[in-house]
Amino acid sequence: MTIPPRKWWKDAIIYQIYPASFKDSNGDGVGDLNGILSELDYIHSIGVNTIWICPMYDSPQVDMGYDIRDYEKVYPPYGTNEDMERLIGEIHKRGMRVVLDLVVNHTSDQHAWFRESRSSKDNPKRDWYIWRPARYVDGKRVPPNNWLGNFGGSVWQWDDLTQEYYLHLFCPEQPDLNWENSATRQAIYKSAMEFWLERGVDGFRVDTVNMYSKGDMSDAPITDPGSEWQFAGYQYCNGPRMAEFLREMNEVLERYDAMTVGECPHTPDMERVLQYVSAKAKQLNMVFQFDVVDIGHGPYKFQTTPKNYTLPSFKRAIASTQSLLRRAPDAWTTVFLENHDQARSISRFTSDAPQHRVAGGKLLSLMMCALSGTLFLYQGQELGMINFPERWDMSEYKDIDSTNYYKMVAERSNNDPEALAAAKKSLQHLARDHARVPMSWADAPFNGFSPPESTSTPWMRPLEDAATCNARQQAGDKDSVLGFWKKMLALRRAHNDLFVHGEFDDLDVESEELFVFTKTWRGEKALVMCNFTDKVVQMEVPDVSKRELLVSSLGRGDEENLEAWEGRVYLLA
Ligand code: TEU
Repeated sequence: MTIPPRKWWKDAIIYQIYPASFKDSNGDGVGDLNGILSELDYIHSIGVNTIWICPMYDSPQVDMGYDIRDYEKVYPPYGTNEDMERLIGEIHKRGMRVVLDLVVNHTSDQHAWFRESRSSKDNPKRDWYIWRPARYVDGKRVPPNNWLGNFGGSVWQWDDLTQEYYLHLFCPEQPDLNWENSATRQAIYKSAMEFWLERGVDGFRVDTVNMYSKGDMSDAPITDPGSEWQFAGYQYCNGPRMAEFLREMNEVLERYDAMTVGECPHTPDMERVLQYVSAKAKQLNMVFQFDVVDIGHGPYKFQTTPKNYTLPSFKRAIASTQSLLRRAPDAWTTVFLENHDQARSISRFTSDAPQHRVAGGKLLSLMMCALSGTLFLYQGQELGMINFPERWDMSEYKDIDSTNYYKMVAERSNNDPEALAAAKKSLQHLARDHARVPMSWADAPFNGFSPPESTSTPWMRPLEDAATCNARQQAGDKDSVLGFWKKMLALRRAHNDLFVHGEFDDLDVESEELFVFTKTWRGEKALVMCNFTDKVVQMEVPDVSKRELLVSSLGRGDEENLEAWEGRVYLLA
């Protein structure tokens, strides 16, 4: 039997860019494509080999570009289609690949398709979106069901003109496309996928990939008795036609040998995940599971307190995503702790106190680089950027997810100061805004994000710690978080089979202090020990004939204890 060659995306190290916040080349306070272009050598120097660019399409920006007005056009403040083609070419020239965001569960309400759809009940595109008549309870008009939207409120929006509701799982300005209609699907493939595949992109990160087939539209069970709207994620995700839709979409992608990583919320069932990522199913190459990043979330994401989870639960979540490789030899998984929807990982999973933040960033780097699957790194994570501080005002939160939540708490509690303080504390810990502040490039005006002579201020407030945490300084410092990421990525590549493809075993799931795991690949074995506390912890290394210290995140030797937030990797024999 001949073993097929490995797919490139399995060994890829993918760097995610959020265009609005990466680099502003023209001083309008908003990042842009030419800004990305100017930093390609920096990105390459980290040791990544693929770039994922978040939506750069034309959009009214109600949800930062995840509300697309025109798939075939670049958002003018980011640049032009020519800029995008040049960027794709320059990425390829450096031997890297480029992946775009594919957002096709919904469009903007300003997309030409929706404008037509809403114009009359007999418009040919009426059925391209999901329209339903009202229900009446005691003579009062109510939406077709009680589903809660991802940004709060009902998922249904009443449209006066045609006297029907349309479905939007996210905000009202993001109507859901009707995937049941095959003409709609064909139009999506052509406009959102083929248009860019023809221009050389190497694949897609597929937004909310498990929501195309909505399944049973009946009322969701009551889990929040105080609210009219109830969590319905288990109903609108993973519906009955998902496999069929994804296989059809995959036929288009296969023609271009394009890779896919699908975003897969609300799917803790590993058998279900496996159906998406087993190669023979021909659906997706891999998915982002939410097991790890949802940890510590409340019933409604922000209804929680900071660090409301235990280390064993964090480890179990990692084990669950790692287990995909064992469950099926043709399945694949991903490793990530940050993206544009998550607060900073140092703040969430280690400590962002000044004396610990660097150690925390290095520890997470060491842990991630030793885990199997395709590795994703989010802009600024390589520098150890952390959440913005608690003293910043609510007005610094720009994301609709955060502002809607705060509004909801204000309404529900009648502006109770204690409830509002708790909401703000939770946002300080978990809000998406923390990942969206301008990248800290230098100890310079606007942290080097905008040119020094700019008259516009950046669209989000730059962090105040750029004097001690910025890309230019770290590029010349091998002891920095960036220096350590470079070292770890090089080690990951040098031991690619073991770290990227090896089998994962947690040796002590119940420990509240240490994360100790092994990776095994044929004759090779690595032992990884991570101290997830801010104190020194004694460690026991398993009795083996030989152990070789490959790396300590704090540059220490083979000592019997681990410093606060220290990680080590040993090769065992
Ligand atoms: O996110 C989809 C998603 O389900 C969540 O991660 C979402 O951000 C969270 O529930 C909000 O609390 C994707 C994108 O990554 C996100 O930025 C978009 O806002 C969303 O889809 C809509 O397109």
